[in-house]
Amino acid sequence: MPFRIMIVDDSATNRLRLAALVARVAETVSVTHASPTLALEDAAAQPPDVLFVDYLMPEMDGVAFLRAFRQLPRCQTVPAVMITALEQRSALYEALEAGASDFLTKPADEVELLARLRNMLKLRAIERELYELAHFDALTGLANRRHFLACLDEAVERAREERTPLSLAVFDVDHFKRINDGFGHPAGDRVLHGLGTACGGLLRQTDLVGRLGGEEFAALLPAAGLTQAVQLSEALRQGIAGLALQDEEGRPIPVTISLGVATLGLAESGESLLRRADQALYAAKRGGRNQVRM
Ligand code: GH3
Ligand code: MG
Ligand code: MG
Ligand code: MG
Repeated sequence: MPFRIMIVDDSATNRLRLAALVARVAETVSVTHASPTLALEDAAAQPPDVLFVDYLMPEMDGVAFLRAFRQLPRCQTVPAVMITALEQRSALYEALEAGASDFLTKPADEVELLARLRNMLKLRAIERELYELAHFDALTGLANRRHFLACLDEAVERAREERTPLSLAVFDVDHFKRINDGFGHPAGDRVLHGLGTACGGLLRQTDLVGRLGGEEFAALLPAAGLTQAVQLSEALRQGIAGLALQDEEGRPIPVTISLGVATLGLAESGESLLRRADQALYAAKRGGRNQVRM
């Protein structure tokens, strides 16, 4: 994914000049905004990798912009460069205090600006890698347990605010130990990878799948009441049972999952929702596996 460079400046000339400079750096796309308010909305939806912000803007000055920007999710560590005219150098302290990581004076020295940008992107690349490692599971590419539980809590809050339903499906591979024992541990890993890859296509765009640990997974189903959650879980169960997974030698590995579903109750916590889905999963296992219970 290319680095997203956000340029916020009320002057069209400055925006174009900066965007043209950014275009000279490989693997970047720039998004420019004349309006700080719209830029904040954009950054809230999709945090940039580097921010260039003008100091003097009629709608909101660069310092106020930076303060608001730093409050946005995942924008706390984005390198942010404040750009001012030479005579506004006193703004430097203000800008740094508001969270600017760097400072440039107009007209910017092109060589200096590009060198600084490249350095920021090098750090950003490392940060991206760390973010991936901290939030996603290496084997399946799914959200890891910690990240999934954080998303669950956020979804619970959102569902309560927006008064929309929220459901959770917890699922576990049936007799996975037998797969490991019969086909070998690497084949077991292939199954987990295949399963993780398949889940996305079997659910909706808005659903989030995570690996809770071992061969246990969970799917967060926003806006789904119990009936729809059971339908989605049933589709997932059938989709997984229909996967043609194979070991390294091409031998077919039959895989089924059991699922437990629960829908968020009034004033219920994410933790309690997870516990109830887990209990339903346990019932699905006792009931004979390869089935959905609620
Ligand atoms: P059940 O139907 O009751 O869920 O039975 P099960 O055999 O799936 O459950 P059990 O909890 O007894 O066994 C889970 C196994 O999953 C044991 C563990 O060695 C294996 N496992 C956990 N993580 C991994 C992994 O990352 N890769 C592989 N290959 N195996 C794993
Ligand atoms: Mg300006
Ligand atoms: Mg299992
Ligand atoms: Mg298990």
